[in-house]
Amino acid sequence: MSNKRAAHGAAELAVRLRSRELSVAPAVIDLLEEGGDPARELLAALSPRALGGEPEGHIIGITGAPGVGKSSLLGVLVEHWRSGGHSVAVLAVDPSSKRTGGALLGDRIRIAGRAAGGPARFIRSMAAAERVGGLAPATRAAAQVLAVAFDVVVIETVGVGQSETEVAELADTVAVVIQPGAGDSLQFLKSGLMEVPDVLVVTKADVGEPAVATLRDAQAALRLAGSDERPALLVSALAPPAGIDALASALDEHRAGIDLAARRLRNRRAGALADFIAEYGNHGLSAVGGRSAAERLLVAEEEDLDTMALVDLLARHARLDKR
Ligand SMILES: Nc1nc2c(ncn2[C@@H]2O[C@H](COP(=O)(O)OP(=O)(O)O)[C@@H](O)[C@H]2O)c(=O)[nH]1
Ligand SMILES: [Mg+2]
Repeated sequence: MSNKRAAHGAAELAVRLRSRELSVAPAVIDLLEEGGDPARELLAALSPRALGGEPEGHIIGITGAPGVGKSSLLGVLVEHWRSGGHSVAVLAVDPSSKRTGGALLGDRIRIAGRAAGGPARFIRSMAAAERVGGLAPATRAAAQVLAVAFDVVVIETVGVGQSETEVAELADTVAVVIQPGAGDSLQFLKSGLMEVPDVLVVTKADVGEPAVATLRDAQAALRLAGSDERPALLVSALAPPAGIDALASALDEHRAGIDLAARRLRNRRAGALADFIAEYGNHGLSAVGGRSAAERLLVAEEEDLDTMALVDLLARHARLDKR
């Protein structure tokens, strides 16, 4: 694809996303995964500055250890949103970075089995970043632009390494999922990640008492961390699903209670810094004058630029050669 044709594609895709044409989602992801100028153009055309405000879609992060039940829960949640007439895009981040990798393909089918059909349900797996648990620049970009057209955009990440923090720096609302059983919630407390969840979810409530006990542990951990105003909920994805309405409401209430513009702005800056480091490495970071210098530059930028434009701004400041 010539650069010119791709760039034309970006302008057209931006218009179509703005008119909420959901069927363009696959083409949008392809373009973002290719990166370069077309991706830049698409992001710029859909930046808050270009739109005159924040995209309205609710960007939700769902994270948790492998096997806790995230994909199963998402299958049920997607159904819930769809029956309320909401469009939903799910970006499932593949920790193995291999698109055909067994685990994620299984996930994809598990979600799709419940939630296939129609452009208002869009499900796509995306490669993870090179570093363990990181989000790839394309995933960050995809969540931001899909929120222009979709009512709900979910990023499912496996809770390892950086991923909880990075998903919190992308989403409006983060749900951390744990499953019944010893250790989970305690480990959570130990790892110092109690700041991350806006909503804490204990799945597999159908197992009975162990789930209730884990919920109590989780609530105790939240209290210890001074975060007991954050909701902790019990759900089950097994038919008949339980607790899904309450979870959907808790997610909505969280979003209704935040300063969305402030959180999105903070997230774009954090995302730009992560993308910059992913692209230019520590060498790039030193060339800007270190992390705090980079953060100061981002905060000083008054135009409400998109993430890729912020990365370019840092690169220009560091006089790093593009490509
Ligand atoms: N009993 C029960 N099992 C569940 C529930 N949700 C998921 N599972 C099972 O837990 C396993 C992992 O589920 P999955 O959704 O793939 O977890 P993920 O790795 O976090 O996405 C699967 O065997 C599911 O069938 C639930 O609500 N109740
Ligand atoms: Mg999964």
